[in-house]
Amino acid sequence: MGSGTVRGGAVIGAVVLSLLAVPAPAMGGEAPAAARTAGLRAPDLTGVRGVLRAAGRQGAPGAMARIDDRGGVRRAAVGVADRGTGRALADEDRFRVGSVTKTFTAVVLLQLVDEGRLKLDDPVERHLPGLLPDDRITVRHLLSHRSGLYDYTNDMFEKTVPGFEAVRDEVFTYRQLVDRALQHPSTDVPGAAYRYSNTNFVVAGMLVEELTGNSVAAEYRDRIFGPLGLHDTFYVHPGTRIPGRHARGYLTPDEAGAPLVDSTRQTVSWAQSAGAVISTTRDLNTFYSALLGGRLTSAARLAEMTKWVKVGDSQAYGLGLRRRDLSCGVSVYGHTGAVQGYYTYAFTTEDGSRSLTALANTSNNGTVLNTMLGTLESAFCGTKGKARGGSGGSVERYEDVAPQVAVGEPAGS
Ligand code: HEL
Repeated sequence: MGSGTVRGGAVIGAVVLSLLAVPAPAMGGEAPAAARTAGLRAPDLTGVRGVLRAAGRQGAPGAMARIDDRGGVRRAAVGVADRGTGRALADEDRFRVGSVTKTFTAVVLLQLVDEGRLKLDDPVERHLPGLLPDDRITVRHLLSHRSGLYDYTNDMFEKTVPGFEAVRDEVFTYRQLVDRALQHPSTDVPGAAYRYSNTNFVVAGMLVEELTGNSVAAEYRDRIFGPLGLHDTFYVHPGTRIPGRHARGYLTPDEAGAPLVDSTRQTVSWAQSAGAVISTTRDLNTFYSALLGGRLTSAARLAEMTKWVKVGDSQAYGLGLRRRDLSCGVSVYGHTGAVQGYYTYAFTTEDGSRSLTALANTSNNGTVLNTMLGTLESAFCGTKGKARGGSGGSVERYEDVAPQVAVGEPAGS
């Protein structure tokens, strides 16, 4: 563990389906580390603004982005945080980050590995006896989406708005969520293939609670939020409200032309350690800069986190961490999030020196999701980036998503 580590003592749509199961491991042919930042250019804030405006035209009530670059900050925002009051969306607004939560959960577990409280290749069975049907599933398989555990959210959100309303106020135990997954056979032999599943990070949350005797809320707070000074980052489950100033979230119904549904208030109990954190653009940039900068785990654990399984041509998954390979040759590291009403992209460079977080306060709108990817191109590839925000259609047309998440044309288009 480096001396700068904050733990002082211990330290969418059919086009996507082909990407969901990827044989593993597929780690060959990768560019050397130094090559992954070679094409980095000055951020193009005009390009970022163009992308945000395009997202607005495509149905997002608001969209914003923040770039933190070696102490310099650039911000852009369009549209509204609240359709009722018309209040403009701004950088200070908190929002639900969805699966960006997975990196927080992975970091807690990797710190526990650093402390010798478990090993990545331990069978889950050793720590949670009798929970899973296959004792070959390891902690590493969970964090890299290679367990073969079925994603229970596929069933939950088959119909978007009824699915959401059915869980909006529900409070699930972790075990209830796992039981839903186990009603289905495994999708793959453990370790055989990458297949994104929220179930993995629910089990990861159970492991955190079992190993520490504390709630994930306490572990996130004591190990990450507190030490990094993330004062706008919260885990309030099973509370339903976002504390303080926040962007409201607006869910896009499946039916063309149907009005957006205000989905701000919800327990997010269907996700918990797989997706219930609340944060801001600044705090997420701080978090990913610290992580890739080596301040949250030992160098050895960070190296484990960034052992990649390739996902399609321009993405890879590590341990609770995504890599995206941009058009200029730069690779960035972070996660995406899709929780009802909010799409997030939060990524940083290999050394953590430049970070971008972008948010659109709608979801279930695949066009907006793909358009927002353009913020990464503009933030890291500058004016050479592929995204110019005009049509929103100039970046790649797919996203590595769970099957229940629409990534085709938005309802009403
Ligand atoms: S999906 C993802 C993203 N992850 C996964 C997780 C998260 N979010 C979910 O599993 C939510 C799914 C329902 C979302 C809902 C909507 O868009 O609000 N869609 C429907 O109900 C569609 N019928 C892989 C995109 C990630 O980027 O990791 O966050």
